Amino acid sequence: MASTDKFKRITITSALPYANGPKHIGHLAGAYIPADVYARFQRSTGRDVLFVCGSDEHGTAIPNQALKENTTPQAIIDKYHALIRDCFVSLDISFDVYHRTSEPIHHQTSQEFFLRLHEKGLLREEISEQYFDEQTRTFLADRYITGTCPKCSYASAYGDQCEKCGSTLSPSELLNPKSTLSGNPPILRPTKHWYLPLQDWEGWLKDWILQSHQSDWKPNVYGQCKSWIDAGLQPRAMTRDLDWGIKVPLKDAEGKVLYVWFDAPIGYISATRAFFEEVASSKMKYATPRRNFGKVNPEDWKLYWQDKETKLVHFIGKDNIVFHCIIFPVMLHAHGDFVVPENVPANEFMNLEGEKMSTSRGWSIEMHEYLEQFPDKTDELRYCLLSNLPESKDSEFTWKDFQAKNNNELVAIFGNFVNRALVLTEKNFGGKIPPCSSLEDIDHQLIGVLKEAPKRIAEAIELYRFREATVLMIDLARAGNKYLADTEPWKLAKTNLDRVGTILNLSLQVAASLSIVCEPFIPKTAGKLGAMLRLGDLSWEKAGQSNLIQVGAQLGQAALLFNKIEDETIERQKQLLVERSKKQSQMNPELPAAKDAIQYDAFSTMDIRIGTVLAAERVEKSEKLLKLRVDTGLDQRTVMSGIAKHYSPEELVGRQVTILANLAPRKIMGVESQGMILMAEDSEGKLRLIGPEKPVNPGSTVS
Ligand code: B3M
Ligand code: ZN
Repeated sequence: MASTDKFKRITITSALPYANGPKHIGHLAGAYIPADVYARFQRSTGRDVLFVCGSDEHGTAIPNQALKENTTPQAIIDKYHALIRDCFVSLDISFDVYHRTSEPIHHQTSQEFFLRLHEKGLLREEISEQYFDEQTRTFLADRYITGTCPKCSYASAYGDQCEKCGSTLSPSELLNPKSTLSGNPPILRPTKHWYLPLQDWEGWLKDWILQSHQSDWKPNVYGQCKSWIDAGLQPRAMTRDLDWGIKVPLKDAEGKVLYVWFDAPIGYISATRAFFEEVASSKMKYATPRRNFGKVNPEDWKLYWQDKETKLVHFIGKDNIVFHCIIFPVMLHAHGDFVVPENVPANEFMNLEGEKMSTSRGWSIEMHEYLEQFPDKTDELRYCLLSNLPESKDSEFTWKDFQAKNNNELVAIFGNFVNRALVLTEKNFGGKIPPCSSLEDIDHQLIGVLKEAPKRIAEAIELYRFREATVLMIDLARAGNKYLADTEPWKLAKTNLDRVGTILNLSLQVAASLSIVCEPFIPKTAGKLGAMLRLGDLSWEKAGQSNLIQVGAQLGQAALLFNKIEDETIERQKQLLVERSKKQSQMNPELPAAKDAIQYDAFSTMDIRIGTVLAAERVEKSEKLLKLRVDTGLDQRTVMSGIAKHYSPEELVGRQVTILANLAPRKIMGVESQGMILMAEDSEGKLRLIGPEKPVNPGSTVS
């Protein structure tokens, strides 16, 4: 645990979610649950912890969503701030403060930060040409420009990123750019912005990340940083032409706001300031202190950001790595007063039932929807996500696995163990803890496992290995459960009550430790278990001891900690998912952007005709292709067509299809294909043949 012991206090942050829509369980697994486990564990060990988060309420994402919902940006942030915050509360994410970047204290903190960099001469003013929409008279933020990706030719890439191939782009790289506001091609216009010259900090970044954190940062995080640094750092604009955001605090900056990735991470700092102001004045608005902070004063926020003995840890998803590992640390370091993060344990993504999770495509489980469906199963979700965390590579959530984790682990191991121990104690000893008599080998073994478990769990958590820690936690319950199965106290009651007493005493000691070590993972269960065992508030250091509950102590009522989830419930959820994604794709079809205008001449070079399919067969080793024999009126020819997933060969014979007849022949899977069958493709990739409305002679032209 050396890595934490060097420090006096820990500031833990979770990525500030954009308040532009609900967040799904993939977000939860990425940046919130691991952070919460870490925070709860550190509190349990008695450390000075502050866990901060809040809504990210700036950036183009907000006005964008307002346009979609036909309302104001303010209404959007109010709605989603409350929705997301309430979900986190229900899921027991134990933030000490959940703030908002629209608060005045945040505007002030960000502006002060900007001015400090400006006054130190660390920002560069530059005039550059930027895309401007003449019709709406606005400079276009990256997200308001779409065009063709220069890397993969995807037609609807955004100005900052292509969602098809994942490349990071700048608007000037897009081919055929278009404004999403008017649909017109934008023009270039000069505009002034303030840049952070990241390249000036290359040496510092190399020392700090590449030298100092090679072994303690996760390989995925370190690797991304290294490739950014190796690719050569560029100046990055810290201001934008936009009317939603924090005003640039300079005279000659009319109409300009701070770049959202400049202000958002400063949001962690503002949240901390707000926390100490509120606690100092006992007027809580965003603060919910999770431990006793004693007497504080408003200036104490500085300790959590500026004291060298503070360990700063950012929990994020992988798409936020450069902002938290390069840009924000450069800002902090350049400012001069701040510490930089000690670690940034970013997670990869969690997929859902075999596909990427996506709110816009409806292929997701939104937190609030889960909570509506399973209001009393929050620990169950936490447990399932924790055992599947995408720590080193993308992982997957399936409803089947959720059911299995619940039924086979939480119910059959954890719940069963605790219940047996309590019920047998009730039955044989009136609910009073029996004494231990002489110990057998199997008892010594259990005591050994019990003693080791909390240390191993703690080690895993300190190393940000939450998945492993979760397994180690359930393994302690498993050991207890096996101990009962092996010793079979229920068979001994008549013949050897002393022995039964020993077995139950030890089992209850294990249960007591379990209530401590499971708290970071499944806090509601920990509370219930603690109440059944009538334990007070026990800190982590107590876990592992085999005399936590005194002989003769009276236990509370045994109640089931977990319930089985039936097949129907799971089937229903799967069905809901499919229905929702269908509905969403009808509402929100992701169509490729319109292409540029062409002259009739370009069209007339194409020889498009109606043909009749004479024969069709599958192509060996190909799932997609069918080999068609087509009567084009001109001739009979072979055409390879990628429709095998949508039509069977039998369905096609005799059908009239549309064919591009003068496409130069190409070899496909070793066969020469003479032409191309034209098809309609919908937003889900479904293909449909296009034929004449009534039969026509083969060879009829299409124009
Ligand atoms: N709001 C992006 C996101 O939610 C952004 C994080 C800000 S953290 C300072 O992925
Ligand atoms: Zn691309």
